[in-house]
Amino acid sequence: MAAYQNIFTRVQIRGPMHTVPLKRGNEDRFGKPFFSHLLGRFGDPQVGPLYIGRVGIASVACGAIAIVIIGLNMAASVGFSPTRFVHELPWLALEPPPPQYGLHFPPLAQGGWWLMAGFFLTTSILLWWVRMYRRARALGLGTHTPWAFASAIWLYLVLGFIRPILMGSFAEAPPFGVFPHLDWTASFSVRYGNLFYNPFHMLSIAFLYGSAVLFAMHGATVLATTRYGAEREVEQIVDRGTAFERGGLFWRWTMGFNATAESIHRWAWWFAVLVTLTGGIGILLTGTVVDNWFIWGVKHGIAPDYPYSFVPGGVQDPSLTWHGYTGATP
Ligand code: 07D
Repeated sequence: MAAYQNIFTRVQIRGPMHTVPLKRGNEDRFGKPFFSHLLGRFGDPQVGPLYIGRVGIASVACGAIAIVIIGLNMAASVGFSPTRFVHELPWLALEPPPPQYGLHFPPLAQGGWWLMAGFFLTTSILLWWVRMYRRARALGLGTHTPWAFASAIWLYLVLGFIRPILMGSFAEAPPFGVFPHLDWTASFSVRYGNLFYNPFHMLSIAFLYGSAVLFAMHGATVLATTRYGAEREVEQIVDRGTAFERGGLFWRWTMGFNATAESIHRWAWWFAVLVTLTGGIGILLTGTVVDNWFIWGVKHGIAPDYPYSFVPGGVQDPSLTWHGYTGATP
């Protein structure tokens, strides 16, 4: 049984090649399937065939257009030098329009390309969602996966589209680019008074970290019980003496409570979905309902009220005069 003491999969699945679509509506598939030993070390060794479909083609095409627009703009910013492009890629950006254009279409070089890339990227993501939904239906599955993806799309749309529209300016949206979008998050946080005091950012972090812990607990429990057949989760949900009963007992004996083989997946689904659901709410409120999260935190007793440290008549800290906030007693 030592073979089942594993972290990565030890079993190369080599059943007959799976070539027949499981259900009608999945016939539109592309590529001759083959086995890969290397991939079989991480999962199923069969590669392909891939379901294509018109929605999939449209999604990949729109995604490719977005990447080409972003890539060419970044290349233009380094004079189309291939070496500079490769060296400086993490720092290159395609920036949204400056604030004076509001929600109007700006000249291409001043954010117009950003709007076009955003349009194609968004279309691509939405079409990919449709593809996921339709494949789930065609295989007779529940639609849990597309709805979880929808939660991530919600945050994406809030950041790049819904909130900028509410704020009346696409300049509020993040740029495309690796470090530039990270710089954007930092300046966004500072601009709106420290995102740490945004309770929805707090919730989002709690669900993010919670997802990691739940994933580790569940993954470890299933691996630790594979010797009793834990990978056959579904049959084991109600049976006695199974891997899953032992896994459940492990947690009940360790911490007094255990999820079930079914409920642990609901825990995981909700935790993951709530990361971006609460995150999107937090971003939507920033600048629209709440101007400064630190001052909001002071008002609601979660941030410290610093003592007034300036000499009367001297220079006033502008953050203390924000929208009527008078600061602590001088
Ligand atoms: C963005 C969902 C959309 C993505 C989709 C996929 C493509 C692929 C392919 C082009 C990630 C689209 C697909 C684009 C295209 C090609 C090749 C999911 C997304 C649909 N924070 N913070 C969060 C922490 C701070 C800030 C969430 C921690 C600072 C801002 C999360 C810390 C500042 C925003 C989180 C920390 C700051 C966030 C993200 C610690 C300044 C957000 C959740 C310990 C740096 C976002 C409410 C997620 C949000 C967000 C964690 C600190 C700024 C929980 C742990 C104080 C502006 N932060 N953060 O899954 O929702 O994102 O905030 O310091 O907008 Mg934060």
